[in-house]
Amino acid sequence: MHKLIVLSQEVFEAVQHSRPILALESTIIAHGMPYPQNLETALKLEQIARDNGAVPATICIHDGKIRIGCDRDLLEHLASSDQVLKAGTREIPEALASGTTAATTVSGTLHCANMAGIKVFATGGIGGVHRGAGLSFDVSADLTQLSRTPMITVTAGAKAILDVPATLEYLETLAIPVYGFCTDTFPLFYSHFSQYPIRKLVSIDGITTRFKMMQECGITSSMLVCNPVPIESEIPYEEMSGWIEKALEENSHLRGPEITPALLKTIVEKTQGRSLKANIALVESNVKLGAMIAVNLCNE
Ligand code: PSU
Ligand code: MN
Repeated sequence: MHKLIVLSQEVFEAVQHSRPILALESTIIAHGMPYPQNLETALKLEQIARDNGAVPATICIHDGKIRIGCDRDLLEHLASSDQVLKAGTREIPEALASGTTAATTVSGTLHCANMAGIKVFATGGIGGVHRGAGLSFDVSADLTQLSRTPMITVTAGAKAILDVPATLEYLETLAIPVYGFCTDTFPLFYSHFSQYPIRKLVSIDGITTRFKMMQECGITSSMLVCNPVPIESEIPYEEMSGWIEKALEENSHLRGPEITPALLKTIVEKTQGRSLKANIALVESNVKLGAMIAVNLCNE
């Protein structure tokens, strides 16, 4: 393994025996949810992966190393400290060289997971093109990294705080295959349905077959598998849109990497915790699907 990478014991054993591994991000813990629900969720996600046959690899940067798999103390630190850096791919060298503890975003996690040879990654929702990006140029590095990392990424679509049609256009421009798992509309994170059609797949085999075809053809982007929030936990878009507008207004002074965490936090407050429940439910569901995909990929 690369000298900058430290594997947890269970990931090390999984690598040795070619067992299925599922990558998990840590920004959702450090910057996406409040304490202590973030820690509880991080631990529960790892258990869901194990219960579904995959070894969880929560990824972050700590003490100048890329950590593939975190122990409880490190998860606790990520969840409770306000000194944790938010690391997209471009912050990786800074975090490594300075020794700062950093949580990896979708982009940072994809890069590190790929270095470790992991093929499947489950997150909550990917970043995308922000509203007003025509002027601000605020487009998440998640999209760029997805376009150059040959993995399967499971997401509940993209947050409706983004410009969703522009995000879909950008995914097309970057030639990233997008599939709906048991849905034919692009899910909006908190909301199960949308007005944006996507191609539907109804089996795990369907996903892994296409991913293998990509690999055989030398297509080196991620495949995006969109898994809508479980219907019983969703907040329909008609209900969400008002809260989103308000959150965007209240945070309009912010720029750069602060925007996404601030918006998520405001929305949790405005929905009196309902959005947090939806967020937890969707990421749990994504981890379950991700683990099943990792198992299927490993068995063939
Ligand atoms: N989805 C969540 N919670 C989050 C994020 C996504 O449910 O906290 C994070 C992810 O780590 C994603 C990041 O990569 O937000 C995108 O940030 P930005 O828009 O600044 O690129
Ligand atoms: Mn941004």
